[in-house]
Amino acid sequence: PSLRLDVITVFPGYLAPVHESLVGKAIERGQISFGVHDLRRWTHDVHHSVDDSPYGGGPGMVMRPTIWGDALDEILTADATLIVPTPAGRLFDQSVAHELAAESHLVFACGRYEGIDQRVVDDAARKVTVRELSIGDYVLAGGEVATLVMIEAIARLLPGVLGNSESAVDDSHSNGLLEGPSYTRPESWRDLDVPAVLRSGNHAAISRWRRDESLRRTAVRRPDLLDKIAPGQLDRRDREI
Ligand code: 6GU
Repeated sequence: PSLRLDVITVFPGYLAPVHESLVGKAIERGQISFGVHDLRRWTHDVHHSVDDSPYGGGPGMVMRPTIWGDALDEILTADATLIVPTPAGRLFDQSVAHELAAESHLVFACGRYEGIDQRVVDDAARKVTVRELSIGDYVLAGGEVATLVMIEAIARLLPGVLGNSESAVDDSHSNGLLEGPSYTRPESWRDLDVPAVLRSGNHAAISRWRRDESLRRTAVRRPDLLDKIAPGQLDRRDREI
């Protein structure tokens, strides 16, 4: 099962990093097929203009619906999900990444300026699933970097993309908690020692220690995440931490 990704943007060069590292290897192996499309291909006028002033007034420019409509008519397939990155979207988190990793065709519509005419989303939603998604509570200049973030989070969940198929299981967030600290050789470095339990060979004790570190770190750094853990997901020793 392979995943088709298409990105539509006025800055196609922003997507060049997909050909590096893990996602680049998945593309080379044919586990992902990837296309980036310059929105200006669908412009009608000599100036290749993609934006116009907003109805109702206000600052900035809005991307014109006619151009986006023609682009999406060509790129969207019947089985596609359209993703519109926007700071006004629902939050893209690890559970959304898992949902999107189960799809066959994802199309990312990258807006710049003050966004895309809302009718583009409303029209596409008559044909396919549309998800307006934000990657966090801060504002980027456009959807391109958010698209890179989402593609990397999704790609590493595909079967066979990560070298070690176990490694996605205990990631931070996959169990609702932050992952604890990791160590490698040497055993002692600049007067700092690797925690003794990790060298004990006692696998039950190591599991318990990792669980405790994960809970402790989450309580300190992201108490909001602990509040979302169902009581049934915590054992008695978890609750003692
Ligand atoms: Cl998806 N787009 C933009 N422009 N800014 C964002 C974002 C997306 N997510 C957080 N900030």
